[in-house]
Amino acid sequence: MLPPPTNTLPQRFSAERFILEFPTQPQRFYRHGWQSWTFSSWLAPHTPALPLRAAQFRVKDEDPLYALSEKHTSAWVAAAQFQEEDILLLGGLDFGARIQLEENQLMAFYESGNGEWLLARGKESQVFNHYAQALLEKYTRHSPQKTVRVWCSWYSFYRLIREDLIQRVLCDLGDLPFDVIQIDDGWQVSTGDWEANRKFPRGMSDLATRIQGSGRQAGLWLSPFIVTADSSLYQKHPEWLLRDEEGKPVFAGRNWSGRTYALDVTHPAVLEWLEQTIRRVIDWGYRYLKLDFLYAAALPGRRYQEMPREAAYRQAMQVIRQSAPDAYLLACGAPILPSLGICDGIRIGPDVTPYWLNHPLSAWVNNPNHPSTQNALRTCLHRLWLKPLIDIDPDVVYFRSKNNALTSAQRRLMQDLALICDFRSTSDPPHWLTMPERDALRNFLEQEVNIEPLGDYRYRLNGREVDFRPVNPLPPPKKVPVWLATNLGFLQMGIYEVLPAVWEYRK
Ligand code: 9PG
Repeated sequence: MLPPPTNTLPQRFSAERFILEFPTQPQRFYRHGWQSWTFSSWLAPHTPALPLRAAQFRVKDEDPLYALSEKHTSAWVAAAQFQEEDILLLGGLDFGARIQLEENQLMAFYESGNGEWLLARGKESQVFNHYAQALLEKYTRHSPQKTVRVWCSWYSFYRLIREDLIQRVLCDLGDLPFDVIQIDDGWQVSTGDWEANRKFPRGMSDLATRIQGSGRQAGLWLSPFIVTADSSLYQKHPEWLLRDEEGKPVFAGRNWSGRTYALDVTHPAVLEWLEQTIRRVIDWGYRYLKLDFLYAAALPGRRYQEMPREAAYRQAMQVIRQSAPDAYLLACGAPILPSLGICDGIRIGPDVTPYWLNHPLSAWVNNPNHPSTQNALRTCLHRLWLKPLIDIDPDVVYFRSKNNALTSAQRRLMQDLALICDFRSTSDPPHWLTMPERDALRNFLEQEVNIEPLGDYRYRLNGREVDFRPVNPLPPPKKVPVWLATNLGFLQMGIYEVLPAVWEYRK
C-alpha cells in the first residue's frame, strides 16, 4: 500500500531522469503509445512486454527504439493503479519523455536533455484531466472543438479510387450533412510525387471544385514525410533522405505502396519542398488535409541539422501549418504530444476494418497496433483524455451490412465511440447502404448527444447505456511462424477489404 495521498499533489518539476519506487507493484499500469496507431491501454503489470514478432511492423506501428524492449514502455505519460480510485499519473510535458515499468518502479527519462514532469494522484478522470490541463497551458489548442463530419474514401475503395467513383458518391450523398468529402490514398502519382495520377484525368483542382459545388469542403490525404524508391523525388534527391549510422536510408515501414523511406525534415531543401507541396494542394482548393505516416519525420537517424527527433517533427509540422494557416489539419500515424497546438485533429487509434480482429496479424505476432476494429476501439477508449486538447478521430464508422463482417452490435459500439469523440465519419458509399442504414447514417450525423461517463468503460448516451468493456481483452498470443501469420493475415485483408474494392472498380 502506498502512504495516503498528500495534498501536495499535483506537482510539477524538471528532471532529466528519475525513478519512482513504490512499496508494492501496482495492480495495473497505463501504457500510452507513441503515435496514432500505437497500443494504449491499462495492463496487468506482471504480463511481460511482448516484442512485436513481425519485424516489418516495428517501425510502422511502434516506436522502433523500444519495440523490442522487455519493459513496458510508455510515451510521455504513464499511470499506476494501486486501489480502485487511487491512481498515480506521471506525465512528461515536453517532447521525448518516456516512462518504463520495472517491477515496483517507474523509470522516467527524457531522450535528450531536461524536461518538465507532472505528478498527480487521485481518480483516473481527475489525474488525466490534470495532465491534459497542464499540456493545454503549454500547447494551446489550435482551434475550438467542433463536430467534424467527414466522408472519407479509404474504407470502401482503398487505393482503387477513380474520378468517376468519387463523382458517383458525390451524387448519391444527396443532402446528407457531411462537412467534408476527403479523398484518401490512391490519387497521387507515387508516394513522394504529389500530383494527380491517370485515374484523375481532370486533375485534383477540378475535383475540389466539384466537391465545393456540393456545398462541402474538399479534403485530401498526403503522407508528406515518406517516399517510395520509385518516386522521382527519391531518385532526384537522395540527399533528402533520413539516413542511419551506416548511411543507409531509414526504412519507414511498408504500406500499400510498398517499402517507404523517411525524409530528413531538417534539410532546408526538404522544408522548402514541403512548403511548396502544401501550398499547391491548398491552391487546388483543398482545405482539409489528412496528413499520414507522420511518425517518419521523428524516426531515429542522422539528421542534416542535429536535433532531438520529436523536435525535428515539430519543426516540420510548423512549416506545414505556416503553408496552410486556415486549413483543417488531421494528423494520422502521428506522434501525439508534438502534434498538439499545431493540428486541429489527430487519429487516436489504428485503422478500423470490416471485421472485429485480424488474429494472425494482431494476436499471433503480438501486434495490438495493427488495423482491426477491436484494436482501434481499445486504443481510442484509452485516449479520450486528449479531447480538451485537440479533436480526436477514432476513425470511420460503418453503417453498411454489405461487404462487412462486423455484427450490428459491433458497428453500434463504433458509432457510439465516434459520438463520444464527436468526430463523425464514414467511408460507406451510399449505394452500399439499405434505406434504414442510410437513415441511421443521417441520424448519426445530425443528432445532438448528451454524454454521461459512468466509469469503467461505461457511458450513458442520450439516456441509453453503452458498455465498451468487451473491447478490452487481448487475445492470447500464439506461437505460429511469422511468415504463416503474416500471409494468413494479408489473405484476410484481401478477402474482406481488397476484393469488394476490386469488384467496385471493375463494375
Ligand atoms: C492509406 C491509409 C488510410 C488510413 C491510415 C493509413 O500497410 N499497412 O499495414 C497500413 C496500415 C494502416 C494504414 C496504411 C497501411 O493506414 O491510417 O486511414 O489513410 O493509411 O494508405
